[in-house]
Amino acid sequence: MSSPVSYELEGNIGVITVDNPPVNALSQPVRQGLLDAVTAAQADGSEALVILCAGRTFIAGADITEFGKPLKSPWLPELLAAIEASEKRVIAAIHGTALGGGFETALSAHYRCAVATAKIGLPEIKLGLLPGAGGTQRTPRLAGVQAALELITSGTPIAAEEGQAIGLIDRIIEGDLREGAIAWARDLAASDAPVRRSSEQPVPEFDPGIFDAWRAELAKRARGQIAPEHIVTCVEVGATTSFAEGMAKERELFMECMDSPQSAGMRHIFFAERTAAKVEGLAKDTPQRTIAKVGIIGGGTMGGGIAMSFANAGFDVTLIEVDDEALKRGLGIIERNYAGSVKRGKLSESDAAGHRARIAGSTDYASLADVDLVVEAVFEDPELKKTIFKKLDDTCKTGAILATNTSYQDVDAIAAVTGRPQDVIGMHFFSPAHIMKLLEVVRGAKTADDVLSTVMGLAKKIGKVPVVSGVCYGFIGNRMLKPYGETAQLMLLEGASPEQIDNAMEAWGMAMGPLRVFDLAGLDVGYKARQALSDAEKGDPKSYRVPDLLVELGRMGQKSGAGFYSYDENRRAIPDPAVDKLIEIAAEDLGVERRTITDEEIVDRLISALVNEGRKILDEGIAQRSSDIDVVYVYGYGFPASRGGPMFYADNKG
Ligand code: T1G
Ligand code: NAD
Repeated sequence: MSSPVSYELEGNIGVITVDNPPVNALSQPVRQGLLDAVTAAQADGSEALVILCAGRTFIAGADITEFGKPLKSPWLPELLAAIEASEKRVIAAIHGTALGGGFETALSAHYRCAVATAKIGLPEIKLGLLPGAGGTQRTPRLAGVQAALELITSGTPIAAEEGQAIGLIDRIIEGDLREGAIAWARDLAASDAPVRRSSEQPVPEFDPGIFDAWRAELAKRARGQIAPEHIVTCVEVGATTSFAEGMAKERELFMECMDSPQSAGMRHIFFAERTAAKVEGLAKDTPQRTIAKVGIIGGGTMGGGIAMSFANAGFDVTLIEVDDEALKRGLGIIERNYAGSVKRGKLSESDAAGHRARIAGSTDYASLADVDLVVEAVFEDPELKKTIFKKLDDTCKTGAILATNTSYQDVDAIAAVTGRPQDVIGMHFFSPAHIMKLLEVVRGAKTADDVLSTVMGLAKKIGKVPVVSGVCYGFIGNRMLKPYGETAQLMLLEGASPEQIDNAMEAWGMAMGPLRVFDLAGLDVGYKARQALSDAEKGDPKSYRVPDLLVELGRMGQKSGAGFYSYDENRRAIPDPAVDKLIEIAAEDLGVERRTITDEEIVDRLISALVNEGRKILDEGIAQRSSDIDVVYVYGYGFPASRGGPMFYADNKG
């Protein structure tokens, strides 16, 4: 099998090209090929070497598919030491995203150039790892301790020009990268530029207190994760002793992270997210419909955020509301959201203005006549939704995709009122819709394959993580939330307080405890839904008695200033003795014995409730695979990625 690395002399420049689709990951053959090329170059007539990549990107990292298997030589640190030891000056030429081991490869070169659109980064922390091939040692020597810690602990890639500003990139190449890099290599050779090894450079001046300051900051930001703390230690050892000792510390702590359950969980989610985008049985080349113009019905909590998700991705949006006043309110929410993003530095003024300009408002459905996709996000009222879908069926052009953002309604029943059920699908966004990444794509019984394929592709274009769900009450996430919430209610009656339950779950890693989530979403939502049900349909009264009593007292959660907690002006949750009293009375009334409940029992019962429902969802074929369920809970419900998702966690617990 031919090597994915080729080497050829162009005059006095040795050109090493890596060609290992899709992202030039550093698989063993790539590592071997690079080592062979650099070794060969030491003995030929080359005066400088250029390392570049074919395809869409420079090396995007170590080959994650090799993780968890015995590491094969040449090990990456050894390879990079050989590149750096080269007597011929080595130039890395970067395009696309040079990430992780890919950027570490560039750091082991003596010079780095890139096209302006390139990005560089060390995202290992997102996999529960740390740069394990010199990234924690070479980055500080080139960019300083502070910039290195920012880059490595954030894991966020930076633009080539930003890299140049902090000393990680030496030159931005205009035009063709290969030509530009070879020409620059010729100049370096002609001017006898030194073989500049970053490992031999001293770490620029730094404040010795910087490491403890970073430890304190990370203890808050990345609660319970081991990689962040280890990154600080690696940088500290390398900066305060020697490169060699730093490398030894890096190797030791990298292996500890690699073997940790946290990294196993985060690597599982990395692949699960990508697998979720694949639909079993759907041909990879299923044609996709062209989507350019999007209509959104309803500019409320969800509609505004959905409109922004599409506008931010470059789509023209028409937002429909019932009347001018509601439309004005809806557009007002959008404007406030954009202003907030600009204020927080998430968006430039001009970008926000550009996105906002793509959203037009209307109260006339006729303005949807030529849209390619409609997303309905009106009240959770089945009859209203059916009325709207009938109107859309009469108004929209043939081939337009008609999607509903409903949380619970039957997508098949909505499709049935139209003459085009094959064009109807569920697109279930999560609040706030312009921020939450999860998108449950609800496949109706009659949804056409090309409609499903189009929406799955569209999800990625608007920065969402799509997961296919079948039609059932609550699809995947909200259906699992139900037993989770009921179990929390039961434990309240049995003796655990709201803050004990929430604190136990947040200490375990959940972004937010269940009662705080329900206060955030509003207790009135469930209360209203229950009014439409018979006692039999409502289920065990223990599972909803307390929230009903709270709503009847006007305590609807954050929106009314009190729910399971009372809230101060900064919406901080404050335990309320009146609620404890109310729970005790309800428990007595329902004949529930109260007792002390441990945090372990709380975690165990709540996670089991999620997992047991997840198993039913799998058995019924509502979800394609258990890793899809993990993606739903990590991206939609604040489940910690470091635990891999409910199903992964349960499988590993045995
Ligand atoms: N290894 C193996 N496969 C990878 C891969 C990797 N590093 N990165 C991506 N793929 C696969 C991915 O599974 C998918 O496969 C296809 O490539 C396209 O990816 C020692 C230890 C580069 C920004 O963390 O962030 O280096 O589904 O769908 O949206 O210090 O992939 O087509 O079969 O995501 O255009 C550090 C991870 C590794 C970068 C491209 N590097 N990758 O995004 O395409 S650890 C990373 C990404 C490390 C060293 C340490 C993204 C991307 P398939 P994709 P994309
Ligand atoms: P909302 O009450 O905030 O907004 C609904 C909007 O629809 C209102 O602005 C109303 O004026 C508008 N509307 C009503 N009838 C209309 C009509 N005939 N034409 C045009 N607009 C009309 O509701 P929401 O929270 O945005 O929820 C909307 C949908 O999204 C519901 O189906 C809900 O289940 C679903 N959803 C909500 C959330 C959430 O967390 N709020 C999350 C996911 C999905």
